Amino acid sequence: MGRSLKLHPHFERVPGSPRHAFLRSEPDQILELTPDALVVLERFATPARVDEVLPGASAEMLAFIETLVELELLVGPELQPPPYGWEAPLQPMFRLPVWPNVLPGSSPPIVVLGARFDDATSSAYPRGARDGPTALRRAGSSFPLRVRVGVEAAGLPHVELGERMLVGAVMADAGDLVTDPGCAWPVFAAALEARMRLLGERARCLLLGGDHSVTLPALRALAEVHPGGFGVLHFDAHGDLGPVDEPATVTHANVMRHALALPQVAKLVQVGVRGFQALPPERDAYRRFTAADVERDPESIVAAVDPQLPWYVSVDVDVLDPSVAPGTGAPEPDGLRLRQLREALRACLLGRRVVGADLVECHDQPGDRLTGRVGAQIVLELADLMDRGRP
Ligand SMILES: [Mn+2]
Repeated sequence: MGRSLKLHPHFERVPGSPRHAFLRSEPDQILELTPDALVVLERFATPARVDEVLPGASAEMLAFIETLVELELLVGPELQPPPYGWEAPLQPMFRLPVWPNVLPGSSPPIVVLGARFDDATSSAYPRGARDGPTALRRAGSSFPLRVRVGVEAAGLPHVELGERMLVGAVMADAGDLVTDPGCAWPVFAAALEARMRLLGERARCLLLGGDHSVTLPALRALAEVHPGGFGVLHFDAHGDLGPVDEPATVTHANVMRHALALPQVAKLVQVGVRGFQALPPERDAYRRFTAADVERDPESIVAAVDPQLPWYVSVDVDVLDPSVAPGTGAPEPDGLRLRQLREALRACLLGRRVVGADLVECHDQPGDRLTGRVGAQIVLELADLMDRGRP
């Protein structure tokens, strides 16, 4: 036992529990530990030899240490953590219960999940989208949607709708995938897709970006759950249909070209596009509507959202006018007002099955207390539409 060991770099105690812990790379596998095990593990917070930490340890204790090594809770000091980890939400969205503490219901619960990643942002644009989930949760925690663990939502009265949103919804917050700056996209995407596949067997995910590249792993995970295909309704100032270089990199500016290449994406409908954009591809499965179309011809947009298909909704906050949501990487003038976005979402999605959604490119910037609040309202709207469009 002369070798050096350390506590697994992804080890984390479950907040508020004296016996439970998890590895941040596998947040759905909760470990139950004895108080003795926790005492031993925490002595290895920095790499140390067993005979230094526990001089004169009994044979029983040495066997116990071996068990902790077999469980990979104690590892060699050479083990480097992957450039990402999962974090439980400190301030859950809308004060929701933390996943998996939800009431078993007749339809899959809605699970909020954050992706703190912005390394697929083109070099011409500033970073910052990785702070999106934190800004959205900070703003959303002040919304009076109170859901206790194991209790369905009592709903939130909405003055413009004249009714309560999310009545009876079963929702939870599953925390964030947190990446180190410079984390390679394929490494990040594999981690997000794997978790979303697991969650997708039991829940419908509402993803908080992150830059817009986070949508692709979400669609890949959804393709497993809906092999028969689904539509993508995409609100954005930009088409995100930029060229795909060799090797095929994924960026926030070409994510929808990658999405169109997925065989399960039966249709892509883009809404709110404006400014100077690449011409759209000539394909039956593709429709583009500009920001002006939202005012001029809303019926055509609704008609493009085929009620026979299940729909995934991706909202880039820059579809809104920058005066409404300045905290975004590529602001584009002449955008939608929040009310127009809300009305378009409702017109397009009421009566449709909504199987997943995301809000991306949405973060506060210094002195800005508006964008997070606007974004949290969009998240609430998406959750309500997912709830009304239960499968
Ligand atoms: Mn976008």
